[in-house]
Amino acid sequence: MNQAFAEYLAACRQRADLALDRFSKQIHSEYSGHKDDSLSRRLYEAMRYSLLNGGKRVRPTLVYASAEALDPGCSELALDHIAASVECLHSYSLVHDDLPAMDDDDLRRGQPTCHRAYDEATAILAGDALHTLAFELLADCPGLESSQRISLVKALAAASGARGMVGGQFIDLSLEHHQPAIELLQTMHSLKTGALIRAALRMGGIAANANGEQLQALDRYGNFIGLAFQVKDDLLDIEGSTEVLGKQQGSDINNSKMTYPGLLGQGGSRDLLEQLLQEALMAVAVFGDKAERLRQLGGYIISRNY
Ligand code: GRG
Repeated sequence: MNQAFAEYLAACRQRADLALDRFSKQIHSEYSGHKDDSLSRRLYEAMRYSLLNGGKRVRPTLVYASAEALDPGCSELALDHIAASVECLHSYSLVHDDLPAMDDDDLRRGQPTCHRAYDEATAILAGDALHTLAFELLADCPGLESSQRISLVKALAAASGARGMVGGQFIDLSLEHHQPAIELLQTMHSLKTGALIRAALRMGGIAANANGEQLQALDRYGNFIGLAFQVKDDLLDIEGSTEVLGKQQGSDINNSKMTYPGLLGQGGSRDLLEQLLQEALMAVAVFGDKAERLRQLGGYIISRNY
C-alpha cells in the first residue's frame, strides 16, 4: 500500500470515528436532561462501547470514496451523517450476530463482545438503538434535498432488511450443518455482507447526485468488492491470527461453516480475489481518475490482514 493511500485510509477512519463519537454523544446529551437519566446510562455506554471500539470503518470509507468519484465538493457534513449511519447499522449487526442465539462469540475487535461486557438484554437493546439511530442520522442529513434523504433511507432499509443483510443472516443460520451449492453460498454472502457494502457506495452516490447509470456502476463495483471482502474474510479465518483479527481465528472450521477456501482451496480463493478485483476496477472505469480511491480500496480489501 502506498503512503498516500495509507494516509487517506487513516484520515477516513479518523473522520468516521469523530462523527460517531459526536453523534452518539449528542443523543445522550439530549436525553441527559431527564430526571432518571442515570437509569439508561448503561444503554448509552453499551452503544458507544460497540461503536467506538476500533473497527476498520470500511463502509464509511466507501461512502466518502464513492462521493469523491462523482462530486468531491458535496456537503461534508451530509457525508459524515451517511458514513456514521452505515457504521451504526453495521455495529448493530455485529452486536446481534455475536449473541448466544446467533454466533455466540466472546471476542469482537479484540475485546469482549457487547453481551459479555454488559449482559444479553443490554446488548439486544444497544443493537436496536444503534439500528434506529442509523435512520435518524439519515433523516437529519443536512444540506440535502428531502428527496435525497428519502432515497438514502430507502437504500439503507432495503440493504439491511429481509431482502438484504437480515435475509442473508437468516439463510446463513438455516444453512448450519448443510453443504450448500456455491450459488447459494454466493447469494447468502451477497445479502449478508454485500448488501451493506453496496448501500454504502450507493448512498455516497445519492449524496453526490449520481445519475442512474453511475449508481449502476457503483452497484457493480460493490458486487465485486463485496464478494471479495467475504472471500478475504474466509481466508483470514484460516491464515490470520486471533490477536491480529481481534476475533477467534478458525471459527468457520470450528462451526463447520462452508467457506470459499473450503470449496476452492486457498490458492483457488486467491485467484478468485484477483479476478474479482479486476472486474471491480472495470466497473469504475467510467469515473476516470476520480475513481482512484475506489480502485485503491479494491486493492486494500483483497490484501488486508484483518
Ligand atoms: C444480526 C441482522 C444480523 C446480521 C449480521 C454482518 C453480519 C450479519 C454478521 C457478521 C458476521 C461476519 C463475520 C461476516 C463476515 C464479513 C463481515 C461483515 C465482517 C465484519 O466486518 P468488518 O471486517 O469489521 O468490516 P470491523 O470490525 O472492521 O468493522
